[in-house]
Amino acid sequence: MSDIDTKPQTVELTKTKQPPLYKVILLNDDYTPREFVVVVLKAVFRMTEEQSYRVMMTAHQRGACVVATYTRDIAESKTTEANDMGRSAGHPLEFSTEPEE
Ligand code: TYC
Repeated sequence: MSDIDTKPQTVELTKTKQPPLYKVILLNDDYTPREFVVVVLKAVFRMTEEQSYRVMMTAHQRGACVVATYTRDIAESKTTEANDMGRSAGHPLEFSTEPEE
């Protein structure tokens, strides 16, 4: 008998792939009060007053601002929750979700 091992060799690869991330984007509009935008950012995205104010002002001045990135389910549920808060208060405030590059 030959001592050459002819058994198929298997190599185990550890999978460390991360789930794709989605951005939540805050869009500017001309009507929603600044203070209300800050309230929504604090409530839904757990940001401090200072962080919320900075994100709100960036959207106000540039038209839009990335709020944060999350897995798809969380990004979508936070976007819906934030949009519902705006609608319930009668404001046109809009958040959207898009995949990160
Ligand atoms: N532009 C609004 C105003 O002047 C304030 C605002 C800021 C609204 C950011 C939306 O995403 C927004 N009252």
